[in-house]
Amino acid sequence: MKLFDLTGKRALITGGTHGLGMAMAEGLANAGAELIITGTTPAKMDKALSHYKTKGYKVSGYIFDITDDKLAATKISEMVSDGGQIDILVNNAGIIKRELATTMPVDDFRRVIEVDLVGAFIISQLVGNRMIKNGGGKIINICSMMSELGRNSVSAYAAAKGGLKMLTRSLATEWAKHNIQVNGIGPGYFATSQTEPIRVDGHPFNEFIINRTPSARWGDPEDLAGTAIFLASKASDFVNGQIVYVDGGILATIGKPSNE
Ligand code: GCO
Ligand code: CA
Repeated sequence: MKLFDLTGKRALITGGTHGLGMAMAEGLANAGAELIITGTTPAKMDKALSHYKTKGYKVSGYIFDITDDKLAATKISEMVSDGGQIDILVNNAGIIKRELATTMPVDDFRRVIEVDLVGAFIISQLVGNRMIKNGGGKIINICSMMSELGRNSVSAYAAAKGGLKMLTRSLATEWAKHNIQVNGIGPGYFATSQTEPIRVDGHPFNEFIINRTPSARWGDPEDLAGTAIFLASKASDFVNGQIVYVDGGILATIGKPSNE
């Protein structure tokens, strides 16, 4: 399908070494895109690169901390001189610290905002300026249920992801005239290493999420591929500043008692 074809496009996925980032990267590669991934751990990067190569994808990896704006500028320049312009950016890299607000160390709060929100801004600015010169591009910010909803112990993460939703709308506004579409994906609760601690058998949250999700299951990372391809492709050329929630229906409902 031509509308969704990403052949000849280069897609940068931050934190594309595992989890949702990897699943979305694979989706984009299956639609024809060449992959550029970032990570912070050399061992994880090696593993990811050999995984992608086994699947036959064209991929390169760069190790740096997206919150280091000077280093990020150097790395983005390298990506371009190594292989050409970046057509698609997925701001996926993120961290979470689950701590109650009463006792959360302020430095932990700052770090979450720094990675999940400031990091996305840094990379968007560096790549966005190039997209403006190139005549356009696609930026996809990975938001969260916590862009809309609160919950105990995730104050910093929710503040960052709510901020990322509004960053999406602002960048969409500023850059639409340059043919850059900035949108977001808001994953619901997915089975990844990030949710592993709250998904273990017997953890009350595991049962709670299945009950709270109309689809009655955790998301499979592959559930995100279609939305990622849509927002990265020509099919979404007049879609600006939207967050597409891929959540099995969580945001559509107040939930139900556990006996229904
Ligand atoms: C939590 C966090 C994350 C979720 C996700 C929801 O509730 O602890 O929100 O674990 O993975 O971001 O969209
Ligand atoms: Ca190209």
